[in-house]
Amino acid sequence: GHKFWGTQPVPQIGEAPPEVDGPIEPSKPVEELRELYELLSANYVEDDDASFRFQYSAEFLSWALKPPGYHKDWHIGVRVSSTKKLVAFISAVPIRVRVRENQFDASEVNFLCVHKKLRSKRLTPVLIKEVTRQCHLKGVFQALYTGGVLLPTPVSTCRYYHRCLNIPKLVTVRFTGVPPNMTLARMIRLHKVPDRPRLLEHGLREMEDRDVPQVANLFNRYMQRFQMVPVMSEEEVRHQFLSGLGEGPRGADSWKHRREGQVVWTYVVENPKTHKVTDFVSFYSLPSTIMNSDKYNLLNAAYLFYYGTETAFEPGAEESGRLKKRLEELINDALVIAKSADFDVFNALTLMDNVCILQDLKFGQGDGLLNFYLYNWRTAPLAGMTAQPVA
Ligand code: YNC
Ligand code: MG
Repeated sequence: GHKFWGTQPVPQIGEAPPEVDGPIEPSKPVEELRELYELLSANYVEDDDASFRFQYSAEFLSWALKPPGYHKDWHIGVRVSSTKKLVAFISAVPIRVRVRENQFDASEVNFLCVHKKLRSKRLTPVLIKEVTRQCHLKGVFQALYTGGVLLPTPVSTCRYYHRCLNIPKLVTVRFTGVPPNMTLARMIRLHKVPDRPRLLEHGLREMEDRDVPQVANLFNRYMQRFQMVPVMSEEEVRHQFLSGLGEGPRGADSWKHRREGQVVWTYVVENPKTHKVTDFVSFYSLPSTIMNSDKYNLLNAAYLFYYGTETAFEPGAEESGRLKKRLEELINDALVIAKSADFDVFNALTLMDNVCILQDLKFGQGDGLLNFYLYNWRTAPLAGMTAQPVA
């Protein structure tokens, strides 16, 4: 054998030819992202009883922090002067938002983090004032941010819901429990999902670059249903919905394809006759560190992201229940895809049209809340950010 080459990312002699072309190991994050990744991995958001802590991947951070038009000046870190160790961070990215009938450019502030050893020293106001100053320098005077903590004053508050996909693991790590009137076997059966997405027959496939114009159009029209939404250009839609890791294989099982380091997953339904994209659904990967289990270190969680369907624009679709049915089909297929990609749980918030599908798709209510905030913008509270409940 080859003592050295056997350890390198090169095809090994005698290895079967690949099904898809692409890298053998994921690209390494640049040094600054590695440091941020390490700060957040040890010090970022935990659940109420400190059992799980978000573990953003370097690929996720790169996706979230470098959208089209991002500013390096809006990625702000604090280092210890002697050691240069990164101990605090805050970021903003440009976003165009519509709140009710007003559209404006704003910044979306995220990844505020202070090292555990430096808490309660009023470093947070320093970070917030600096990111505000940097936004002002770019002519941006409004901001959007979310948080589990209650601050003055939410425009909306959403609850997390969880669809369990891997019951044995979720029970083992005490993410969920077996209710007294239930057995583990019955719970597993209850949470089974189909082997294949139902909408494959109707043209469901992974989104590709050529779908960007149609998805952008459908996204912006569908978002008109809601009171506070991002407004996205085609370039932004490409960034938000395509993994940037290239197209997968073609053929019957291509929906199962998963790329190393993939963050966002988007599927479209293309009408086989008209070639029109009629629906899309997306989710992203955000694992959490499991802090109190010897058996598992990582909870593989998928989060429902954006979706849209032309069904919403058909007369009577809402009243007749056709819209609810279509959203259930779409999101159920997202569950099937997530399950086949080995996600343990699929999370969703009580926003957009989610509320109407949560119960039938067997999501359970979580204890986490997410508050939505606007900086320097007054508006009456937004009704859970949902549209009118769909029949
Ligand atoms: C928080 N999450 O109330 P008062 S979410 C905002 N967002 O101020 P110190 C927060 N403010 O009440 P610590 C906050 N948490 O006295 C606390 N505060 O007026 C406020 N956790 O500061 C707090 N990440 O430094 C108080 O607090 C003041 O050492 C106290 O640090 C807090 O990214 C924190 O949950 C959260 O790393 C950094 O606990 C720390 O306790 C930590 O003494 C784990 O601070 C990770 C975590 C938060 C995730 C997020 C959104 C942040 C939004 C910030 C606001 C942006 C405003 C818009 C600016 C741009 C404007 C333009 C244009
Ligand atoms: Mg502090």
